[in-house]
Amino acid sequence: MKKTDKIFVAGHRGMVGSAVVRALVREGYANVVTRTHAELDLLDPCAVRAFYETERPDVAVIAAARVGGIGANSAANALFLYENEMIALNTVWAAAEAGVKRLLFLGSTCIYPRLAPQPIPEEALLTGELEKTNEGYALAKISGLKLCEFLRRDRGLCYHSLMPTNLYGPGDNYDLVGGHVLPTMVRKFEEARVRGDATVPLWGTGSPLREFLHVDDLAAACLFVLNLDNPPDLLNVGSGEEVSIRDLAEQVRAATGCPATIDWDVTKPDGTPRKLCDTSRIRALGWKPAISLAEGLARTVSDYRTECAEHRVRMGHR
Ligand code: GFB
Repeated sequence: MKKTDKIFVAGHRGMVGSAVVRALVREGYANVVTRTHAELDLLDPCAVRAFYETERPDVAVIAAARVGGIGANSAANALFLYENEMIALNTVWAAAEAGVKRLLFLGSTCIYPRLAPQPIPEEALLTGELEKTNEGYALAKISGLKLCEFLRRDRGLCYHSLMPTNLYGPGDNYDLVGGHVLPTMVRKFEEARVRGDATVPLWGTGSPLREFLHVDDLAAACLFVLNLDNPPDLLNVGSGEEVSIRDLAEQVRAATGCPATIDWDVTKPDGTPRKLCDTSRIRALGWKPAISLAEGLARTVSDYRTECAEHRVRMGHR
């Protein structure tokens, strides 16, 4: 990727897209193109096609998606399938039709089977049943990454994908029902501390294992792979640090300084029991994460307090 390339970042207002734009600008890529949802509806194939034909970017980064935590996904698998499928097919297919030479598609490690071997290698794709709570989202992301793979094979276009583990960072969604576990915990413990609540309600048993990656590390990985001449079709991106939900809760409690005890609601789903991705492939190519969970958590609590003070905490999927 050249510094003068015109780079379209789809989803630049989201947590991932905004981190990618920050990283591009910091690294001196001056020609970044974005569109708000009001300016370009990515669910509309004609509008997406017209956009690419007018703008003709050299590179596209597809960071747009309807995303959410286990609550949002399990309550609306149809919506997560439909919107993410449309976004993936429209943004990738129309890019190819308009002659965009390079495209990076972003997915999620929930594309892998629920009971995949751990840590999950890229080869585990399509070897078993998906986790039911996010089956719609996973199917859409599988379509997107396969479309990139097929276009590369059929037309020689350098379209490739990154599958990040659970992400967190600035601009995250702090919705108590629809958000992911890490930001939701930060908000729950912080609000309990401020209100002086005796308990904090959390979901499930606390036993599932998860891996968390700071979004600035993902953004660095995006730039890293976009600068490879011949990247693999699919690469996992993760921190390699695995933590139980129970341990995460203790770490968030400590980071917020909240004395409340935890009340586990076991009627809420645990989701997949374990989701640690194998990052040996991207590490062998030369990328590694820079932000530990402890450091990222401290930053997140501080960012959340600033966002609250400035009345700009995001609570919703976009
Ligand atoms: O982050 P999370 O919503 O998503 O939940 P997944 C992770 C774990 O945290 C689950 C537990 O075991 C939850 O039961 N948990 C405990 C909580 N307390 C809470 C809480 O207050 N809120 C939430 N949200 N969880 C998502 C997928 O799966 O991961 C998406 O649904 C996406 O498709 C994303 O891929 C990365 O890790 O289970």
